[in-house]
Formats: sequence, C-alpha cells, structure tokens
Amino acid sequence: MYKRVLTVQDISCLGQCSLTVALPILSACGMETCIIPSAVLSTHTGGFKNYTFRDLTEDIPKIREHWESENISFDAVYTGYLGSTKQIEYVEEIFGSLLKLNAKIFVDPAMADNGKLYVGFDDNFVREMAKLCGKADVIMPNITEACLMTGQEYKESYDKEYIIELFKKLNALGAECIVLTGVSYDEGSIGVAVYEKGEYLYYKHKKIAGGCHGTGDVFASAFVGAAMKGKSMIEAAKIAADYTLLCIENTIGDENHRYGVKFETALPELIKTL
Ligand code: PXL
Repeated sequence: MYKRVLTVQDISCLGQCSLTVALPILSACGMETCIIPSAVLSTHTGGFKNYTFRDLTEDIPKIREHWESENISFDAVYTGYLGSTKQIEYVEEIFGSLLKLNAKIFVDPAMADNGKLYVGFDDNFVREMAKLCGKADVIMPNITEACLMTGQEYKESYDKEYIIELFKKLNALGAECIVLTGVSYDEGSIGVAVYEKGEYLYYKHKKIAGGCHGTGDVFASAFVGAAMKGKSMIEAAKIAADYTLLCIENTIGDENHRYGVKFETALPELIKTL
C-alpha cells in the first residue's frame, strides 16, 4: 500500500543530516514523503562554526492549518531535530490534527550524543522532548538522549541491566516501543536494542572505529521506512542498522568527507532488503 509520511525536522543545506537524509531515504523506501522544515541552516551545528540559522517555527502552524483545510492526513509522522520548545508544542498539534486513524508517531529526540547536548539546547528542551516522546508510538533515542530524558547516569561502559533500567524509565515516560541506538556490550560490536511490550531484543554487528556525524538520522529514516513497509520493529531495526553500517563503511577513510555519511550509493542495498 502506498503510504504518506510526514517528517518534521530542519534542512541543513550541507551536512548530510536531517531532511536531506530523511527525504531521499523515505522516498527510496517507497513512501510519499511530505516535509515541514523546522529551520534552514547552512550546515548542521556539529563541527561547523558561523552557520546560518533561519527559524521557521511560525510557519509550522500555518502549514498545518492549510493542510487541515485541504483535508490532508498522514499514515505516519516522524520528527527529528526540532529547534525550540515552541516547535515541540506545534508538533503536538500536528499529532492531534493531521493523522489518520491508526497512524504511527515516530519521534527521534535528536538533541545529544556522546554524553553531551548539541549546541543550543538546555534542560527545559530536554523536559519538553521527554513529554513529546511520551506521545509517540515509537521513539528512537541514542543512550545519551535516553539518559538525559530519564535522569539516569550516562555511562560509556555498561551491561544489559543498565539498558533494561533505561528502557523501564523511558517506558514510564509513556513510550510504548523504544529503539535504542549505539548499544555496545563489547569492544568489537555495536547495535540496536528494541523494547516492545516489555520484551527486550538486541541486534548487533561489527563496530567501526571513528564514528560519523548524521548516522542517527540515517538509521531513524531507514527504520521508519522499513517499519512503514510492514516490517516488525526488530526487523526494521536490523535493516536500518545494516544499512547505516554500510553507509559508514562507504565513508570511513575518505579524508575529503568530513561530515555525514555517503548514504546515497548504498540506497540500492536498502531497497533490496525491503
Ligand atoms: O543529525 C542531527 C542534527 C540535525 N540537525 C542539525 C544538527 C544535528 C546534529 O548536530 O546540528 C541542525
């Protein structure tokens, strides 16, 4: 079935993250993909200085009102990087007005990594994002975001009990299904842990040293695409994790590519798995 998905996040004009990643990946997954850009930046905020930032907060309710008047509705909404607490409020209005019956809400609380909040966010934003996660069907945080939203101590090294504890706290926020990225129990592997209806599942693959920017957005977009194609949560997580790994392998070692991952040339592989 042809599905219509709405994604709300920024346009980083250069940087291979947010909408410039979500739109092509969701399209490749066969979704009609509509967008609401939350802001336009010349680049993403990690590792670049003096980037431009045009805030589009006040466009969000206007776009929503127009679509409502046209009776437009969506099979799913997927939110990524949001620029302010006001934007979170406007996104909640979208949840209440533009979704079909049984539509799915996916929230990637894209605001932190490696134990730290991204530039421009504060504790109040984290609190509001935690509330937004409580309204989602599926949330896709990394461990840093999960810790910030639950108050659990961030650790670089941990065991399965620590992850289960994190899942229980996230679940208490109201999130029914949790897809936790960047979970690594040993030196050589990393993966994604899924918590659904009280059940813990884990998929791991080899770990590549170095780390690339924008992989959270690549993973989340491929996950949403696969889930909307009818894959189970763990299948979608596996497909998205394998695709993200392929993108990293494509990119690592290329000294000329200092932002994002080269996800485009790996798209045929993603399409094949769907
Ligand atoms: O990849 C997440 C992201 C999205 N959008 C903007 C960002 C970041 C991460 O730094 O800065 C603008």
